[in-house]
Amino acid sequence: MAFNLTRRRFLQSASLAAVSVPLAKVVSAETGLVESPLEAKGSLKEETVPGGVCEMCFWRCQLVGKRREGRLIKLEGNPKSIDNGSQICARGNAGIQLLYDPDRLKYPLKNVGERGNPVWKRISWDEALTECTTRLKGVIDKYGPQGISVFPHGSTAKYPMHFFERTVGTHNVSEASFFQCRGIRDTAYLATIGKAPGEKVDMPNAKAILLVGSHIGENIHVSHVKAYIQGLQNGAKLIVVDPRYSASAAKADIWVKIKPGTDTAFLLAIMNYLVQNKKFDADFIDNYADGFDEFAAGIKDWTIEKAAAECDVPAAQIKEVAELLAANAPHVSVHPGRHVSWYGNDFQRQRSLACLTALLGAYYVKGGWVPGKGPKVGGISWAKHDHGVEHNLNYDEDEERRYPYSPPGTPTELIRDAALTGKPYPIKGCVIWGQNPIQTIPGQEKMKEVLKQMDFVMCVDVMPTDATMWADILLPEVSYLERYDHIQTGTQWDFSEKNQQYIAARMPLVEPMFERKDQVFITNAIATGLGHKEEIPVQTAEEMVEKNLAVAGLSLKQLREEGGIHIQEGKDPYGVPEDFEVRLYNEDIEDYGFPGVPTYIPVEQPPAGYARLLYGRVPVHTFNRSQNNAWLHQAMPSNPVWINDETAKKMGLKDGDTVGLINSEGFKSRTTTTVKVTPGIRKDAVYMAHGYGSTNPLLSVAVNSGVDDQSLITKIAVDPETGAHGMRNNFVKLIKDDKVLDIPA
Ligand SMILES: Nc1nc2c(c(=O)[nH]1)N[C@H]1C(S)=C(S)[C@@H](COP(=O)(O)OP(=O)(O)OC[C@H]3O[C@@H](n4cnc5c(=O)[nH]c(N)nc54)[C@H](O)[C@@H]3O)O[C@H]1N2
Ligand SMILES: Nc1nc2c(c(=O)[nH]1)N[C@H]1C(S)=C(S)[C@@H](COP(=O)(O)OP(=O)(O)OC[C@H]3O[C@@H](n4cnc5c(=O)[nH]c(N)nc54)[C@H](O)[C@@H]3O)O[C@H]1N2
Ligand code: SF4
Ligand SMILES: [Mo]
Repeated sequence: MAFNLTRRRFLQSASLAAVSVPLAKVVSAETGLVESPLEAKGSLKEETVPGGVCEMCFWRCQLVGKRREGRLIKLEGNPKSIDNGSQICARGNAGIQLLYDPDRLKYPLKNVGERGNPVWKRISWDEALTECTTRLKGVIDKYGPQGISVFPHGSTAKYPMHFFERTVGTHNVSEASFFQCRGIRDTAYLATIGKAPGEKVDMPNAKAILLVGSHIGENIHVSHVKAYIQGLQNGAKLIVVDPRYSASAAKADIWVKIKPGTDTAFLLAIMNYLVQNKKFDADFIDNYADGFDEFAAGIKDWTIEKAAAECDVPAAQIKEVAELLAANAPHVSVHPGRHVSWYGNDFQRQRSLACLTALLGAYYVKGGWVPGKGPKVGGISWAKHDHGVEHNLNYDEDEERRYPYSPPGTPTELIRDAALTGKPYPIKGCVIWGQNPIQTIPGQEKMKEVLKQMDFVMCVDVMPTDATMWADILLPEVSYLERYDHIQTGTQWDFSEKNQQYIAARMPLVEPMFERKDQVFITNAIATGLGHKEEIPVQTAEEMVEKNLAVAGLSLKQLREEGGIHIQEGKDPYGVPEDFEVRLYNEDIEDYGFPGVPTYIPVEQPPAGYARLLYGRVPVHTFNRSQNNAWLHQAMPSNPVWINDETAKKMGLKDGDTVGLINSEGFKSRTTTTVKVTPGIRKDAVYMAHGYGSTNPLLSVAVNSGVDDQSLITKIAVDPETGAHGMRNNFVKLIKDDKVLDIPA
C-alpha cells in the first residue's frame, strides 16, 4: 500500500503535532529578517521537560521532551542518561506521532456489532466501567475467578494483572514477554546458573561475541546496540549463527548459515570439541560447575562431522568457531538471546548457551556474562494472596507441574485449550491489556475461537489494533508520554568504564488529551465495582511511583531536580560470587522426565515444494504496535519476503514482484507483499518482518500494509519443559498472479 497520508489526515496531524502557531512568517524586529514561525524568538517559549521513559519498545530509554505551549514537539535522549545517553532510535523519535495519531483511541467504546466485526458506539466512562464490572462479576459468580483470563504486556499491564492474579485470584495470565518471547531463556538459565540472564553481556570488553539468532542492528535496543558496536570497534571477533544474512551477519567474522532449528546440535558439537580437546576452562569448571562427567558423557556423540551434516554447515567452520571461542576465552560474550520461542525445542538450546558460557569460563569476567543489575526500588501493587494450585492449569491432579520450567503465569496453550473445551473448567472472561493476542500468539484462528466463546472481553489499548476488534468494551489508555508508571533502573551501559547505577521514573511529558485514563484509574474503578475497594493499594499512578521511589530513598521532586535520573555509585560487577554454581547436568530436569544434559531434539523439515517461514525485527518498527505510526510507516511501509536468489530464478521471480503466501496447512495470507531476491538467505527458508498486515480499518495508515506473519503460523509447537510457544514450524509456498508456486529445494 502506498503511503496514504490523506489531506484530511495531514491537516489533523499537522494541527495536532505542529503546534498552534500563526502560519504567517514573522519579521524579526531586531534583524529585519523573515524567520519561520517556529524559530521566532520570544513568540514561543520552548521548554525541556525531563522524566520521560520511552516505551516504543520495552528497553525503556530515558527521554527529555521539548515542549511549546504545552505541546510536545520533539523527543530526545536524556543527556543525563548513563544508559542510552542522548541517543534514541527511530521508533523512540517517532513517539510524537503515536501521541498525536488522529486514529488513537479517544473515548470508551462499546461494541454494538459482533466480536471481530465491531460496530463502535461512544459511551461514558461511567457506563463503560459499570458494564466491565457487571460482566466480569457475572463470569466470576458463575465460573469462579479462574473463569477470567488475562493477556497483558507492557508496564501499565502489571497493575491490572496483579489485581486479577493476586486479588481476584485467577492463575490464567499469559504475558507475551514470557510465553512468546524470553520466558524460556530465563527459566533455562535459572535451571543452569540460578539466575535469569538478561542481555547485559559485557560486549564492549569482549574479545569474541557469539550471536545465535540475535540480530542486533535490526533488533534495536539503544544501549545494547552501543555496547555491541563498542565491542566491534574494540576489535571483538563476531560470530553470527543465522540462516539469513542479517544486519549482524553483515558485520561478522564468521557467518554460520545454519539450517533452521538445528542450533542445539551446533552448540553441542562445539562444547564436545572443547571438552575432547581439553580447550575448556578446567579451573572454572572445577570451582563452579556440577555434573561435568555426566555432561561430557551426554554430549560425546556430537562430533563436528555429525553436527556439520545435521546443521548443513561445513565441518571446518564449526571447528573454526570452536577454536576462535577457545582462543578468546574467557572474554567471550555468549549472547543469551531474547526472542527465543522458536521451535518448541528451545529450553535445551538455551541450556546449551548457558553451559557453553561456563566451559569458556565466561561468567563474571570482562567481556563475558556480567549481571547488569540496577538499584532496588519498591514494587507497590496489589497485595499477594496465595490462591493455591487447585485451579492452576499448570498443575495436574497430583499437584505436579505440567510444564516444570514454565515462566510466571500459565502457558498460553493451556488457557486456550481450557477455554475451547471447557475442561477442566470454562474460561469465559477475558482482559486484554497492552497485548495484541491476535498478532502475537500463533494459531490466529484458534485465538479468535477462544475470544468468540467468551461471555465478556474487555480491552485496554492506545490504538485500534486487530486485537481490539474482539472487545465488547474498549477503553482508551493514556500513552507512555502522558502518564506516571514504570521505574527504570540499570547500570552504566559500559560498566567497565564507569561503575554507576541509575533510577529513572516515567513521568508525564505532556497532559493527557480527550478522555484517556491511566491504569490505576481504570483498575481501581473495576476493583471497586467487584467489591475490592478496601484492598486498593494506591489511589493514583503518581502515588504508586512515589511509594516505589521512597524504597530507594527518593522522591519525584528530587528526581525532577536531578534532571529525571538519579545516578549513584554501582557495585563492582566482576568477580565470581563464591556461591555461584553452574549445573551442566541438572538431575531435577531429569526427574521431571526431560534430558538433564543439554540435548538436541530435531524438528520437522519442510516438505517438497515448501520453505520454512522465518520472521524477525526491522529497525524502524516494534512488532505491530508501531505500524500506524506515520513516520515509521513511511520508512518501511511493507515487509518484503526474502527469498534465495537461485531459488527465485528457478521460480521465475524477480525482485519486487507482488506475491501472497500460503502455508502447508492451507492458510493463505490476506494481503500481498513484494519479494526481496537475495543470496542472503538459505534455500530452505523465506523470511519476513513480523508485525505487518493489520486488518483494522480504523488504522488509516497501517491497514492491509504488508503481510501478517502470524496469519501463517498455524502449527502450534509448545516447548515441553516450559509451555512456551515455538513459532518457526510453518512451511509456505508463494502465490503469484493467483498461481501457487512450489519453492524448489
Ligand atoms: N509471529 C511472531 N509472533 C511474535 C513475535 C514475532 O517475532 N513473530 N515476537 C514475539 C515477541 S518477542 C514479543 S515481545 C511479543 C510482543 O507482543 P505484543 O506486546 O502483543 O505486541 P505489540 O504488537 O506491540 O502489541 C501490543 C499492543 O499494546 C498496545 N499498546 C501500546 N502501548 C500501549 C499502552 O501504553 N497501553 C496499552 N494499554 N496498550 C498499549 C498496542 O497498540 C498493541 O495493541 O510478540 C511475540 N509474538
Ligand atoms: N527494532 C526493533 N527492535 C526490537 C524489537 C522490535 O520490535 N523492533 N523487539 C524487541 C524484543 S521484545 C525482542 S524479544 C527482540 C527480538 O530480537 P531477537 O532476539 O534478535 O529475535 P528475532 O527478531 O526474532 O530474531 C530473528 C533472527 O533469527 C534468525 N533465525 C530464524 N530462525 C533461526 C534459527 O533456526 N537459528 C538461528 N540461529 N537463527 C534463526 C532470523 O533470520 C533473524 O535474523 O528485539 C527487541 N528489539
Ligand atoms: S530502543 Fe528505541 S524504541 Fe526502544 S526504548 Fe529505546 S528509544 Fe524507545
Ligand atoms: Mo520480545
